Amino acid sequence: MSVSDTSILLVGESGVGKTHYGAQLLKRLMKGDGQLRMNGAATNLEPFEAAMDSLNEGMAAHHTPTTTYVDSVWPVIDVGGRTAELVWPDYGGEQIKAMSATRRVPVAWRDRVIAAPAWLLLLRLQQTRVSDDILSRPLRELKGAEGNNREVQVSDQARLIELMQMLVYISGATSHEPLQSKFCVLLSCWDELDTDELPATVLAQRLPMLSSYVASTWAKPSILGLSALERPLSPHGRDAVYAARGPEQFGYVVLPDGTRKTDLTLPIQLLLANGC
Ligand SMILES: Nc1nc2c(ncn2[C@@H]2O[C@H](COP(=O)(O)OP(=O)(O)OP(=O)(O)O)[C@@H](O)[C@H]2O)c(=O)[nH]1
Ligand SMILES: [Mg+2]
Repeated sequence: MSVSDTSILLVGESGVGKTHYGAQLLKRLMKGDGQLRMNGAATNLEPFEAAMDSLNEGMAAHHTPTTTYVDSVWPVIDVGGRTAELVWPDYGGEQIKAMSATRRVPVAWRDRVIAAPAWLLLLRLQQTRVSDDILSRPLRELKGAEGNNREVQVSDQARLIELMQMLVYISGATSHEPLQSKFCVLLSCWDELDTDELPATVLAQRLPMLSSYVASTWAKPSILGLSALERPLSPHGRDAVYAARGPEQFGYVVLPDGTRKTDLTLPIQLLLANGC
């Protein structure tokens, strides 16, 4: 990893856990007992400081305002002594939804897409709707159902695929071969899923079309699970155990082979080093 190729394009709609992961990651980098640790002064920490304060109290942080976009720059070093400047953004997730809805990518986002060699897609499966189809809702149930003024919505899978297609197009990747670029899907809030399956299996079960799209578009995509908090927290009530033990005692990553690791820096280290 060198300084020029360490920006991460973090793509995640609202409520997927970008801010909480950022805050937990920052804490781990500062503590310095993982694969990556902080190696100098970080800048633009404000969005994560508020979230870290809430977590210290055993509470969840608040939603990031829609218009916010802050690039926080973290100089990091890995256990092998390789250094990098990690650019970790925090933004209101509605910006992502607006791009899909309007099919327009603001210039600032276009520049980020082009500049970032590594892409990290955060997905919270509990938050995605899977549309009814002939298997989940047989035709006989639809017989006689009101069909005239039904609102037609694009499914979550289709919307996410379209978004990724837009970003791939903007990045200038025109090859018909699978892309060699670094791409990682992080299935966030893994604790909510209550499963022992592998992350790739869970994605294929819940969002099969998106899973196929990822597998056919990137040569070496990685699919990991992430539970940045390890358990649900509320922005209103305190979790006394969480506050007493400290947020750094919580959170884990599920690697592609199903192994659980408490080192939350692992997905980033793998992504920056060789594609996770
Ligand atoms: N159970 C569980 N909940 C989590 C976890 N990580 C985040 N959450 C919750 O998910 C919600 C959304 O998390 P945020 O980090 O605010 O999401 P965001 O992607 O920054 O959302 P925007 O700021 O709206 O773009 C919060 O209520 C968190 O408490 C986790 O690992 N497990
Ligand atoms: Mg946020």
